[in-house]
Amino acid sequence: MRIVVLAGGIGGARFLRGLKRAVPDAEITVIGNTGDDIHLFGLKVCPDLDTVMYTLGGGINEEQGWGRADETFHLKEELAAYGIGPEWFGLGDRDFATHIVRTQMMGAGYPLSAVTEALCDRWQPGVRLIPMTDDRVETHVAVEIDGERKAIHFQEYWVRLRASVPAEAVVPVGADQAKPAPGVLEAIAEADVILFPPSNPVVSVGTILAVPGIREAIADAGVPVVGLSPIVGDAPVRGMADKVLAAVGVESTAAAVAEHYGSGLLDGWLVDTVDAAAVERVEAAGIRCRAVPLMMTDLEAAARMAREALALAEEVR
Ligand code: GDP
Ligand code: FO1
Ligand code: CA
Repeated sequence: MRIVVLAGGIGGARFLRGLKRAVPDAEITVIGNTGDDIHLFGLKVCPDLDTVMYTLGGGINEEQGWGRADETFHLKEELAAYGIGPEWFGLGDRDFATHIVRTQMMGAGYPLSAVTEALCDRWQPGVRLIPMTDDRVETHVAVEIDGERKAIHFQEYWVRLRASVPAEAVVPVGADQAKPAPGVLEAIAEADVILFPPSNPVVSVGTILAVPGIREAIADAGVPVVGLSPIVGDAPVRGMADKVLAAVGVESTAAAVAEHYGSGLLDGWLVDTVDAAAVERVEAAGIRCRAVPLMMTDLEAAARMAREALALAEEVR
């Protein structure tokens, strides 16, 4: 079975680990979000690609959900001693090596997709991980600070400000000019099923869908498209997705997120059992819906979610 998954960071990566356990023989292609990418200290950092790669490759900091296990921060401390920041972004020593390799290869002319493949040669994530695009896309967030309206990088909004001010707009800068990376449209066209993991609907899945051609390819693939809600009990399980959902005028409920994707894209949607009351509303929007446990408390729980998603895909096929 060929499965395509559109993934952000933690929510996507943990779901993928469950999916691999649920269907060990499946050929899984992951289309990764690169809108979170940021240049720091002259290096290109790709948080969501790295989170998927480290999680599936066994190198992730499990408690944190991002960055490397067994990490130290000597380099960051030394840079800070020279007054070089940003201090608010925690790049560890082990993680730095990934960004150095990536930046060096890109400087030599390799596209991000080729670099990602090379990095995955080491980590062996057991999936084919492709960035959504080789072109530069950066998600910016429009905010008002001290009466002044400005656009800041998504990481500054998320990590430095912890989404503490309202997001007035979320813009994937460069997405409209971006082309899907080699292999993206082919994987979608050849898929037997397409899954939206419980990733952020705006800044993860939404950014991938903003690359011209990807949304259309999914809608035209003619195979089941099934998503899992990252919103449980009217709140994100983790993080501040509610803040960016508000920016696109979507309430933080499992049903509203399904409607946001819409029946033109989604065939099936899983909500958590605590949101069972949402099933009727989602089905009224033309999307088949089931309520099942959606908390990825451990690997087996994530695997059960993956099995439920695939079962729903068979139901709507
Ligand atoms: P990020 O790039 O690291 O923010 O990760 P993603 O975009 O892939 O996923 C973020 C989303 O994952 C958040 O909105 C969370 O609500 C959701 N999430 C995290 N853990 C769980 C879980 O156990 N169950 C569900 N349903 N969603 C989760
Ligand atoms: N998230 C944080 O909340 N604080 C950090 O200092 C931080 C550093 C970081 C470094 C490398 C990396 O791959 C990810 C990192 N993240 C950090 C996570 C990540 O940038 C964001 O949480 C997600 O992109 C949000 O969608
Ligand atoms: Ca992310």
